[in-house]
Amino acid sequence: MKENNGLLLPRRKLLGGMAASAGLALSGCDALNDSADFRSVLRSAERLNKASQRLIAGRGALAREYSQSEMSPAFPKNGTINPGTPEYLRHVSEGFANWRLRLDGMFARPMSLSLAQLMAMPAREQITRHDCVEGWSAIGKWRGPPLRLLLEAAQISSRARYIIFHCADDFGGTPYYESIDLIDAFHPQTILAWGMNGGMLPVGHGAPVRLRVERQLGYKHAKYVMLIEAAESLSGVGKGKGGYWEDEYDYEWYAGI
Ligand SMILES: Nc1nc2c(c(=O)[nH]1)N[C@H]1C(S)=C(S)[C@@H](COP(=O)(O)O)O[C@H]1N2
Ligand SMILES: [Mo]
Repeated sequence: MKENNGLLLPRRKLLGGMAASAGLALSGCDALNDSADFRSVLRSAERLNKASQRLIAGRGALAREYSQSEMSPAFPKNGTINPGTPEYLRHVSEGFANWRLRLDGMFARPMSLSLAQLMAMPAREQITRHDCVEGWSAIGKWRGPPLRLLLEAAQISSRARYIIFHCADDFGGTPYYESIDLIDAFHPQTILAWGMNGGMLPVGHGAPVRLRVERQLGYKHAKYVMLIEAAESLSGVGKGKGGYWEDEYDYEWYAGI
């Protein structure tokens, strides 16, 4: 497997089911090889195959990356700029030494990681443009492990279809949450950033870790991530639309750019 190619795993996942059913159709049915029915099954499998490859090639394309000199002199802070709960404030005062990121749900090995452990993982650094629906954009530099590495370390179930990010901030009784599918979760530019613009991620931008999901709009980039959940469906979370803005304000769940 080529390194740094986030396309391989989701593709295998998507096509795995199809290959399995093609295998079933084949077993002990050699005579079928000649039948028109079987040929049409093969043809439609091929069509599906092409369609899913096209979809993934599009969704898997990299977001544009910028040079150091193109970075915005000031990067706005938006939404919550400090969760302000006693627990969060305690973590800030301890330099996040006792903070843990949990991975739970459809994982064979649910995990709990310290900030030091996250920082010891192989990291990707990327200078990208953040687009907020409120009408501003800014170019910043982000650093952190690809989400894919965490999902693989925790052995995500083959039945999982969504990754849900639960955040430390409360929006009037509703904790901020967001979700993405596995195509974005395994995308090479999808990282859990603990670094920003060459330093540690500041509180205003989501310390200690925030999601960067570079092919989507700003509200998908969950800050103050506490828990990463793998699930088969989004129906059990919040009001079921996959995110705070989706539930409360009818924003699109897939906010591709
Ligand atoms: N937990 C949490 N994540 C969040 C938000 C928030 O209010 N809380 N706001 C979102 C929105 S709308 C945007 S544009 C970006 C802003 O990130 P920034 O503060 O680093 O600019 O974070 C997103 N992630
Ligand atoms: Mo935003």
